[in-house]
Amino acid sequence: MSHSKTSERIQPYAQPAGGLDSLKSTTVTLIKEKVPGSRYKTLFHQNQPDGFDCPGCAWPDREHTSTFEFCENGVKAVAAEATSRRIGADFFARHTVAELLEQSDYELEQHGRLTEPLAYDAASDRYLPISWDDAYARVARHLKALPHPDQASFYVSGRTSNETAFLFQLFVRMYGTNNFPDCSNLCHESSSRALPQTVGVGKATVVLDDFEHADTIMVFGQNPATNHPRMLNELRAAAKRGATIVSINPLKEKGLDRFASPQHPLDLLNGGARISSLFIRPTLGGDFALIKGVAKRVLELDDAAVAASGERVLDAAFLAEHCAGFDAFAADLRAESWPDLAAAAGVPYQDIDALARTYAQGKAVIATWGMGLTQHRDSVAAIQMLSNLMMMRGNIGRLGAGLCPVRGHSNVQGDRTMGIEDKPAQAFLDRLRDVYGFEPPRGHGLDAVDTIKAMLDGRVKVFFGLGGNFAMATPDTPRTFEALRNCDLTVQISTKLNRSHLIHGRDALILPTLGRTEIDRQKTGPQGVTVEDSMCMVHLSYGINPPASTQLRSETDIVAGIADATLGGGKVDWLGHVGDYASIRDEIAKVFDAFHDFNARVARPGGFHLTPASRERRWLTPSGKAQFIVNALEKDTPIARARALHGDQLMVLMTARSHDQYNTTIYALDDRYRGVYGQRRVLLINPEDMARLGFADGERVDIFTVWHDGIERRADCFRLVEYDIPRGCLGAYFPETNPLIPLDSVADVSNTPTSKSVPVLLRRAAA
Ligand SMILES: Nc1nc2c(c(=O)[nH]1)N[C@H]1C(S)=C(S)[C@@H](COP(=O)(O)OP(=O)(O)OC[C@H]3O[C@@H](n4cnc5c(=O)[nH]c(N)nc54)[C@H](O)[C@@H]3O)O[C@H]1N2
Ligand SMILES: Nc1nc2c(c(=O)[nH]1)N[C@H]1C(S)=C(S)[C@@H](COP(=O)(O)OP(=O)(O)OC[C@H]3O[C@@H](n4cnc5c(=O)[nH]c(N)nc54)[C@H](O)[C@@H]3O)O[C@H]1N2
Ligand SMILES: [Mo]
Repeated sequence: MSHSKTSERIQPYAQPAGGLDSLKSTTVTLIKEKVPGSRYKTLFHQNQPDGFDCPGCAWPDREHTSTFEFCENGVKAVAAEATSRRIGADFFARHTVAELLEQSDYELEQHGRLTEPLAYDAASDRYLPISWDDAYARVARHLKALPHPDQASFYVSGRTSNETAFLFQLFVRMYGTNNFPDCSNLCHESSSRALPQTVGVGKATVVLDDFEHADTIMVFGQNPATNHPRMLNELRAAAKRGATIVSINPLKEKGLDRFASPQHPLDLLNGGARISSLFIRPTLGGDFALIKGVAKRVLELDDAAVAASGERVLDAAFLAEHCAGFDAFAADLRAESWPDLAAAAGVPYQDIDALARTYAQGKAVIATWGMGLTQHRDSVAAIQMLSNLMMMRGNIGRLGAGLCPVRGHSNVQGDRTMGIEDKPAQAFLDRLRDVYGFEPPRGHGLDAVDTIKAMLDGRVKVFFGLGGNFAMATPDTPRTFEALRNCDLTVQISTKLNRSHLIHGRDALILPTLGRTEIDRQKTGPQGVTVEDSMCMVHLSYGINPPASTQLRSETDIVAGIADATLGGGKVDWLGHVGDYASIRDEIAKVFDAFHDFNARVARPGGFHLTPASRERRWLTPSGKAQFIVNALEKDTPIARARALHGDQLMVLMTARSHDQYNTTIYALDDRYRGVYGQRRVLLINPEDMARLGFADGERVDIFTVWHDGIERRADCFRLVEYDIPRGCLGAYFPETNPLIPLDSVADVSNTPTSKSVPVLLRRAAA
């Protein structure tokens, strides 16, 4: 294949984020994907009442109506689906799986849309066509042959609609297991586990409107210019009206500095709008200590105010009426040592003080966060500390203030709401039992990391992927590959070819599906599906493009077909529901009270808000209060132990996204805002570290993980790039670096891989 690749170069980017370059990039994307002109209109139906929900990210839309919001990376996501490239049986006849394995993830993505169901043939090492009925029968045969349903595991990636997710969890539970690994386990699980203990609900307490009333916005560990571009419009508007925006991030990310909104032509001329007025740059994984330090300082500022009979810094009324555990929390803060906190945060005391004062001055503060906060060993503690900090000044459940975990996949939040959850609540299971007349499995199932372990040691024999790219999204790549290859059957419901199709079990199926931008026509006509965004708005999404192939089936259809083949239609009329998705929404309404009158409420333009109790200051915690939680600053961590062994040779690596990828999908090879072009095997390093370690800019190094299990974990031949990153820290892209993340290097409680803090050593690469 020939590609129009940009040449490999490093060239710092001097422009603001957005701007003309982002418009230019859009044109390039549409041409590269050969998106037919007739489908350009798709772009303007993105996030419109009669259009589809952008498959790009979970950031909400303004009213989901009227104005089209330009989003460069939304265009990439849509164009990747609307591409005119196709791969069918002829392609797979030409290539063995072994040959395809030689191709990069970027090359695999370029082949285009899958068009027909395929089954792996071991004799020829090829995927061959199979009929839908035979494919369903094969899945059913495997599932029914397993001695116990817990020997199958059912992964969900966050693009799946509520309707599909609901049917899927019902099918899997009727089959008999709670093995629901999902992409959330790799993503915001730390938020979903932390918040229920503090404020009772693991979701955002804010809506978009709050961004118009906040006077202070703290953005922790996020790169919105790339991953949530539409968020920058909110930050821009807030900055324009004088709100203070703080970026807490080891990197000074472009979009958090300056942003030229393509929506506002003047921005394109005047160098863009300033976004953050304060940059706090902790070391990787330093946030817990940083936030705890800020909380300690806020307490001190309150002490001083009380002593001077001034206005309180703490919201004493909120604490008295709504909170529990504050005294123990305050005592713990007072006992904490400043030098320890500053050292662990990797910032001087002055920075902690500056952030504390900014926070304390804010009358309405929003805290947002992304993967920089969730993918560390102490992430749950860090998010609870942030929740504590926000509670100190009553910044939850009032206008312009609140907690805002910024989710990734466009319906990852809705999938969890629908019951894609390996640790389901008993009340929810009771409800399923009562509505459907079966006894659901009660124990905890397997999450993503534990599914890999179970496949490795043979406890799980069937892996089922409803979207996503499990082989590449997960840590410890060689072990994950071994795990998947250990299965009797792997099934992938997908839109495009990816490595999870090539790293397969003895039997393997590729079931090609419609994307969200495509018309989903069933018996009663074109169907809409619903999704829930990061701020709990549920709305309808209608595809508008003709399907990439006449043989494609919708995810809902495929899930129903497999459920019917496996369980029969006695208890649930699976196939009947496919004719009319409104009937699935009626089922959802029977199980979840919050979805009463679902069809009527979601028919309104913009949909409806699933208001979390925490937003209304009702606390669904054991104490019935907003609960302060004490967490100690841990000193005996894997990174501290690795440093004790290797001294200042030890570096800490974060693995993040480039501007031209969607998770494991590599659209192109640039990371414009970070000045990286035409390549992905780069390692961002502080110039002082580079000199100290005896390397030179542009030199190639191999990366080795320091871990205690004797397994060699390495990723080879990364080009060192001098970068403004704190000393001791390194930055690289995933999935290339996933082989470096040990399977058991996970966050406490949430079991999320520590993708943003991997202890590593560097060695000069062999020439
Ligand atoms: N175009 C595009 N959009 C996407 C995605 C995509 O791949 N491409 N992915 C989607 C998904 S699933 C998700 S979850 C989101 C992810 O969106 P982000 O959360 O923005 O994800 P990352 O690219 O991993 O960036 C993490 C940011 O955290 C910072 N960081 C790293 N370590 C630390 C730390 O220890 N502390 C702090 N304070 N900051 C740190 C990094 O410098 C970086 O700016 O985006 C979603 N949207
Ligand atoms: N090292 C490291 N690893 C990480 C992360 C990190 O920051 N660092 N981030 C983690 C995060 S936040 C996440 S969310 C996971 C993502 O993990 P996944 O969700 O598993 O991965 P994706 O790359 O989003 O999945 C892409 C594939 O989904 C399929 N697909 C796309 N659209 C559709 C659709 O509409 N329907 C169906 N059925 N299939 C579709 C396509 O075949 C495509 O190849 O990765 C995690 N892995
Ligand atoms: Mo994610």
